[in-house]
Amino acid sequence: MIPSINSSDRPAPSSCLKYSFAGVMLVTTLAMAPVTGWAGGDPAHGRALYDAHCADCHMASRLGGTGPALIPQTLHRMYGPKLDTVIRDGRVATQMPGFGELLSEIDISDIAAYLSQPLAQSPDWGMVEILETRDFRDDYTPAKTPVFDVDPMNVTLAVEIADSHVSVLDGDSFARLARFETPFAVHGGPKFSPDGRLVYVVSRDGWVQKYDLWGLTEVGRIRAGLNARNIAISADGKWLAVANYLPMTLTILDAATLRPEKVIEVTGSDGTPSRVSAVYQAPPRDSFVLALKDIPEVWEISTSDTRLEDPPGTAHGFPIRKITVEHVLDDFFFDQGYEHLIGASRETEKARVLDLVSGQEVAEIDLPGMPHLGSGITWEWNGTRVMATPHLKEGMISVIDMETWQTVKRIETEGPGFFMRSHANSRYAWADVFFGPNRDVMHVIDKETLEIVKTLRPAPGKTVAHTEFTRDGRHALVSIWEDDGAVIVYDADTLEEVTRLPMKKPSGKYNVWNKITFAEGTSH
Ligand code: DHE
Repeated sequence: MIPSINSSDRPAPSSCLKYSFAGVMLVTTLAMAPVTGWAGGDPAHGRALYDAHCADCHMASRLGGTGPALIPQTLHRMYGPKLDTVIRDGRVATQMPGFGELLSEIDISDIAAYLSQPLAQSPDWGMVEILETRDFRDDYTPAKTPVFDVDPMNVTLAVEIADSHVSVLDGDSFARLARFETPFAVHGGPKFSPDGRLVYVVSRDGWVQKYDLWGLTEVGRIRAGLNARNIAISADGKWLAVANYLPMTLTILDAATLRPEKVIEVTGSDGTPSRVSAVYQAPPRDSFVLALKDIPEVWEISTSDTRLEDPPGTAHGFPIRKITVEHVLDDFFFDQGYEHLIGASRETEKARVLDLVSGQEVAEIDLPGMPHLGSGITWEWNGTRVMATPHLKEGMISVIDMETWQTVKRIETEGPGFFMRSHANSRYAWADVFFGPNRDVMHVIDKETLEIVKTLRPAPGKTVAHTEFTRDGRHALVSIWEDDGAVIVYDADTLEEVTRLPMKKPSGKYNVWNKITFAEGTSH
């Protein structure tokens, strides 16, 4: 029995780590540094309590079991209530019970203090450990035809993060075809096989899940990393790449079997190890492109089948091209042909344009206020192609000419935004205001005049974010980003609400056709 310490024996912790969105967004460096904020807690006592009450589900290693990993890297990114509140009250709609009746406030802050400490050493997570987690249906054969009678190319997924599910929607009637459980804390866009039949999602804990959209059934899952960022799929659909912060690797999985094919340790030309901020698929180049958090390099990894050139018995080659750049570049955007990469340099508050063919940096774009390039979109404007990107630190959207790389317009918004979307068939671009007092509005921008033509406020006081279009661009789906939230379907032309689908904190929505065709109004 672990002794419980009376709350009056010790001062309450002075402050707690905030899990607010703003905190999540704007604090972007972490590595193995301790999380601060539980100064009053006693980690040693917290550890004993953890072993007694938490380790069964989260494991003594804190790397996660039936419950998620509890390490600073993942806790820091966790959305929702503060950690001590979760320990006290539990998490609604999950298996996490509340410990408020069993443990004192001080006990809880001691556990939080223990969890805020970095792991003593970076755990091994190579081919062997990854393979051991593989859970795959060996009787699985891909569905030959959809088990439903709607357009499979207009199927749209809605990720619901409050209770870790994905809703599979018919993009015509908006009926729910299925709702499947995902690993905890899915982040980033799911990736579809090139034919749109399969989808892969990744969680912040590094679990990759494969789901058959035609059969409406889960195929398997595997833990490709301990703290992952996102996932990409090769142009031929054969390989998945998982970007990891912990360990500092890129894991390549065989998409058919989910078996690990190769774990690439990410080390710069001078020997410095680096976290992988994100991995992007570059279909016309048959490659994966990596944004690296700790070194001024951009990596391109070929996915064209070089197996025949490899010595027999050795793993697939995946040759790496390391491009040295002047500053660390984070958060990428690509032109439609994947010839240019635009990366944000946090050091200089500028974005750099890298010619992926020559490997040379060819331009610098003036983009103060932390642009969120990953959610940029492009369209034709005045005879040229422009890209638009929201800024995370100010109420601003920059519109940039992609030939001259000059800013053609800064559109003032009601606060910093996070996501933008449009569709080739729509005259509007949609931009949310994720932060600040006006997070309940969604701006609709005319792509020709570059003016905001309407500001929607569908649920006053509630966060409204992230838009996705149906395949034909006639409808726009918007999230009410709340535990008991909804996806609102708008007529994308009249901007009138068509229907409201109740959902559990819906985050991103993803239309099969728009994603597999790399449509111009969607993030890649
Ligand atoms: Fe994301 C996409 C990075 C915080 C929800 N986010 C991405 C991608 C990257 C990224 C690199 C593109 C990956 C892809 O789709 O393959 N996100 C980051 C961060 O660096 C940041 C700011 C801090 C972090 O902790 O990682 C961050 N992101 C968040 C959140 O807090 C959000 C709002 C809630 C959450 O789920 O964690 C969030 N990110 C999303 C979503 C996408 C995304 C919904 C997919 C957007 C899309 O339309 O494709």
